[in-house]
Amino acid sequence: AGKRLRVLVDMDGVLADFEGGFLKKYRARYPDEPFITLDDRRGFWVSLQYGQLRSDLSEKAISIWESKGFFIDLDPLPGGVEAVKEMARMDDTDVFICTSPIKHYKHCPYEKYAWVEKHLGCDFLEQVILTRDKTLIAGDLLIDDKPDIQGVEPTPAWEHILFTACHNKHLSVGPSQRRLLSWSDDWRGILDSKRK
Ligand code: UMP
Repeated sequence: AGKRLRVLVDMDGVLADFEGGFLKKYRARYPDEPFITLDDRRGFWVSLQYGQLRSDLSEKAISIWESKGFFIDLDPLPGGVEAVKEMARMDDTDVFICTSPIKHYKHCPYEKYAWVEKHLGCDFLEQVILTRDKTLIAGDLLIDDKPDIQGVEPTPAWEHILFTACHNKHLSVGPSQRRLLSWSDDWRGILDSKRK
């Protein structure tokens, strides 16, 4: 009889299609401005790459996810909602959604809760963790598309599983870092590997 497994699952880029939602709304709002296709995305920060394209495009990019409706309108990524629901039904398994809100707080935190209620149900609101510092949150696994997850805790409890996204797929990661290529990949095997 082992102890319970605690899985932390990121939201943007793992459960919700931040990159696809961004590009669609950016092109609709700024139809005459240059843009970066998902295939050409490099680096976690969209605003940084747009700023490198042309310096004024950084703030135009930021205006997209600071707008009302951006986060609630994000489409679920394939298989994510189903995987998280299945995880939550597994024996001896606790799943939490661990997501960093933007500092422009007018819409984002509210819409993140609303997205969870819409796609996972109101019972799942109990599992939401909003934090700008994921190193403080103790868990066995953190499934997240951000390559470098840092904060004030130098030795986080979790093993970071890098969820593949358009911006990180070309990155060569260290031999110790495991990836989840998509929700069709063997996430059950990764969970089982952490059970004692
Ligand atoms: N975000 C930015 N700038 C970017 C890209 C994303 O502020 O260029 C925001 C969107 C999400 C947050 O709210 O950062 C990322 O949160 P996590 O996926 O790390 O939880």
